Amino acid sequence: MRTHYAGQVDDKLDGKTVKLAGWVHETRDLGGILFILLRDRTGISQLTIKKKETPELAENAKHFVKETAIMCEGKVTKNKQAPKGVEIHPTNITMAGKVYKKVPLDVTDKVPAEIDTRLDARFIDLRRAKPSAIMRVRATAQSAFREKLMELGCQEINPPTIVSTATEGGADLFHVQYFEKDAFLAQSPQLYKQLALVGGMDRVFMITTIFRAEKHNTTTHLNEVTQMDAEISFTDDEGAMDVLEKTFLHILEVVSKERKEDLKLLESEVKPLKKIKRFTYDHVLEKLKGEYDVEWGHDFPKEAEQKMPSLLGEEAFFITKWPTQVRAFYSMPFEDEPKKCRAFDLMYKGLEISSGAQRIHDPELLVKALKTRGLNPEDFESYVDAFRYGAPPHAGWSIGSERLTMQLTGQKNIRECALFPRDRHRLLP
Ligand code: AMO
Repeated sequence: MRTHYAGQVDDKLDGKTVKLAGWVHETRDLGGILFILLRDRTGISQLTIKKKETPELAENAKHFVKETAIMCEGKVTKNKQAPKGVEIHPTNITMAGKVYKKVPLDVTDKVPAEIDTRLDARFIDLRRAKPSAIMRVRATAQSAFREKLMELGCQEINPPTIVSTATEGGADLFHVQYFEKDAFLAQSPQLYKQLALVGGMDRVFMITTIFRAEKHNTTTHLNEVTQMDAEISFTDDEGAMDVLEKTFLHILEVVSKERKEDLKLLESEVKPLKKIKRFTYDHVLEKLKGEYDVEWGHDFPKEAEQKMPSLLGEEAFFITKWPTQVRAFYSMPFEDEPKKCRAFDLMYKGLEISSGAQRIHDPELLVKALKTRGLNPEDFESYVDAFRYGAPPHAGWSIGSERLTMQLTGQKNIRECALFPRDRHRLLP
């Protein structure tokens, strides 16, 4: 139904006939001339209707209220006064989708709306310039992730999201009735990506939806999350961090290059980096002293995370060698110092965007790790059993797509970075 997008219409097309399709962004009636700004996902084109020359068209165009979906055919004409130096003189405009009700928010941003109002009408909110820019950054980050991991020889898998047991050890699971059985929505693809390696796939990656039934209501947590995971055989925590580093640096490079305009609109800066430093948990704790004291063996609160970039002098860095007690049961402890484990977090602009670890692949050690955390090994029997048939040593990690997008686009609220966010109170739209 179109030959061009609005963003493609420039003075090089002068004299050519084009077909555009999109929404009425604004209309302006100057008496003898009627302007319609047609918007699509690439930008805005000005349709100029001279009432004397095309009276029928002008009469018809009166019905095109803001946000009507329209299709237009017309001639591209140079005009210095028009935005981008060109306008379109339409020969035909048709209504493709009528506006039946009051549009719940102003897509042009002249009248700002609260986040709840915007999210209640998210499909209209997505027509706005900023949310659509955020979604493009997110898509570019995800495709850069996929691109790098394929280049690194990883195979894409699709793990199940209806599962029979917990994978992260917490109680934060959504229960579902699975015919006669009790089941849960997956908290992570953890078990299945590990099983893929036990199955000989060697190195895998996935972009998959996960669910956390945590009742918190914060600006960095959602109850439905998109995780971007990798899992690699015959490697340790350092090897997994090497892969994460390459992947993350590639994401920064691609996003900074391909999403320049979007980042400018969002007033966010993404600097391509050359290297990601690795600091131990103990080192970070030491650096935080006096600024934000954290007791050894505890996770870093949000406020402490926010102070890290300036205290450590790095925008992005790993935190390694965590206290075993604070990490998931499957994290491999150091042989010579079992109080610490081969787990790591990737921090970016003061927020944890990824976490991972070398996994325990010895079933007896796994049972021990479950017991020390007060978890019942019987509840994890099928998980533990998978490692009794020649399991390879392995390590992996997961990036939260929404958190990554949040930091890339400089958003203060994670809800801005999900297409249709799910939080404690939001199940619609
Ligand atoms: P973890 O629970 O740390 O580890 O999650 C990994 C990454 O996923 C994102 N994330 C979230 N984002 C928003 N809201 C949430 N409620 C939420 N929970 C997690 C974060 C986080 O860094 N299986 C392990 C990973 C691994 O070891 O491979 C796991 O899920 O960006």
